[in-house]
Amino acid sequence: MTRTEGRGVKQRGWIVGLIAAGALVVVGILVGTGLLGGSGGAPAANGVAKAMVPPGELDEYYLFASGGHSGQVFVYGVPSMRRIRTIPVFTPDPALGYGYDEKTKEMLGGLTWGDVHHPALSETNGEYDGRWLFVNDNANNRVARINLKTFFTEQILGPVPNIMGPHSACFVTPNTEYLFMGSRFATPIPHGTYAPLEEFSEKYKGVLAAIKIDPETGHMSLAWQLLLPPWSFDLGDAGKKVSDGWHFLTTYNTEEAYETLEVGASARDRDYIVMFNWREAEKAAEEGKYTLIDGVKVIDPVEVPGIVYLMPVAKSPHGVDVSPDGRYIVASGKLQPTVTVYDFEKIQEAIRNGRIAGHERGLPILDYPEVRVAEVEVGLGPLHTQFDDKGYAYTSLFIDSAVVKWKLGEWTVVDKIDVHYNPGHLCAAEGDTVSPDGKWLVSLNKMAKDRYLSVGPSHPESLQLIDISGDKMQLVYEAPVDPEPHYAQMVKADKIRPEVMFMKDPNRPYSVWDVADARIERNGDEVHVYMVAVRSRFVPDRIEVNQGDTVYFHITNTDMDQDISHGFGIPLYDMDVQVEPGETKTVKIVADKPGVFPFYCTNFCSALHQEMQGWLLVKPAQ
Ligand code: K7E
Ligand code: CUA
Repeated sequence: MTRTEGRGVKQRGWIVGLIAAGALVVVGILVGTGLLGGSGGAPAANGVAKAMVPPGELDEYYLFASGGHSGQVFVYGVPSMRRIRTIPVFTPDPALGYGYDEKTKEMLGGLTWGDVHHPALSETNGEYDGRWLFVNDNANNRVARINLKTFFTEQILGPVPNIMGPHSACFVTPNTEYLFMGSRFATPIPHGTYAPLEEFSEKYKGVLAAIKIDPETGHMSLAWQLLLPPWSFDLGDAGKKVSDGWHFLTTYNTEEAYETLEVGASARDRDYIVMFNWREAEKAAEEGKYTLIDGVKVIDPVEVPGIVYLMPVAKSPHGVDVSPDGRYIVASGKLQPTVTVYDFEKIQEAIRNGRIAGHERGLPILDYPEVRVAEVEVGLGPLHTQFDDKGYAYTSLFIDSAVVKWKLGEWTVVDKIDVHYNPGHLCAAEGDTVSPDGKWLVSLNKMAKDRYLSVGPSHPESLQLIDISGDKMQLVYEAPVDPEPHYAQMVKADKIRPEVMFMKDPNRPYSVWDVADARIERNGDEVHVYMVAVRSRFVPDRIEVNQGDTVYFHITNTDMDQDISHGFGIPLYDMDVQVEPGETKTVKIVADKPGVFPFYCTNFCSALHQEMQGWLLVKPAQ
């Protein structure tokens, strides 16, 4: 306690001192001239300078961090670690009006939260292509797609039948053919089936879903599923290059415990990496080798051999990560101080030569010594691994509160750095691609404790930026983050090409582009308001309806000007949206409360923003 407190105070002292002395520019100059050592006496100062992005300048990378049970995605700039945006995905957000207009309300499907764990950027030939970001909802069996042209959520798929708690998602294949989602919780299937826990081993099922992604539009659809044992599927990673066509999952609870899992799911010495050939599964689906369960083609790999293999792994593994060349599969055994590395060439050889050590639940187990190349002693609590461009791997150590750097092929640890505290995932620049940049690594830490000004009993989590370009890792900067990032994706900023406004489209349904066309139409007790929002008024601004009417507001923002967003909020009707330049949004209320309701622009848009208002007059029913 005092030790870390002392460290915090000391560091603050440093920074205050630097600012007083004429600030970071000085540090930059000193570093530039070599007067201030690289890793010698002033590591903190040197690090801060590296993260410095002067006002008005832009970051080199985007970092997309999952927002965990906030149901959101947090966007940061790297290296400054400035938080740029929160993207609402599974959770309503009045600031953007997400979940209030008809389209996004329907997308949320009545649910108000999700649990985002693993964002995945779309890829072309194993490189991030900057088109879409996919995220999972570990709670409600859903996946979502964010369009990176708009940074808005565009599709939510699910709840997906038969799947329960898809923690093992989203992981995309190298050409974004599929993303896979695997159940963390085995349950009887289809959803709604009852079976007592005592029948866990017979009646409960593990399921993996293959979500097909349309290469043009990014549209996601459920293609097929694999029926698996009632184990907990945890993480995953798609094969690439030599291992393209295969997908790897970690699983725990091969014990099939259903009570006191803390003990019951840790009884055996080994669990498995479950690997499957998705092209073979695709073929089986095409050839009709499936059973329809809740309308889904479910393939039983025991009956269709050649799709699924098991590889023994140190017990209760968590992360599994494929090296950039696709050759090595790295699994972290969170209860053993090692990572286990498999060689894909040896795996192929073992399959070809039928080196099967046995079967579990009818699935073939590859002979462990045949497929494993190394068990690297990394330290306590290894969870997740990332890679650089020089053949090094970086593994987070949850219990040690550290990141360890080790060499692929030599299997030796070369460096270790403390992080604060208890890291989960790591995220390297272009980390999941076939060519990581080897520049920055972000450690997503579960505990921040004393690192920031206290905000009471609920602490923030912490993102720590580490420079991995040299031989020695160097902690450079840190930023607090709301609960709770699990994984993240870091992509070169120039790969993302956002649009600054929506395109004007005169044919868009419900849109009005000229105030002369703005109008109110009544059809029985349904009222449609075709409204223009333009600096600094709503047209029409006087809307008279009868109590009990259903009122649709179709609002088009005709200000085709960057950053001129209008809001539309109605007091006491729980309604607010933001309409971006060139956008049309539809909101609906049932005017069940009589009275006078001034609606107004909720987003500061102009000098006369405060005057941008109108009247909703609801005449009482007699
Ligand atoms: Cu390790 Cu959900 Cu990927 Cu959290 S998970 S850390
Ligand atoms: Cu429009 Cu404020």
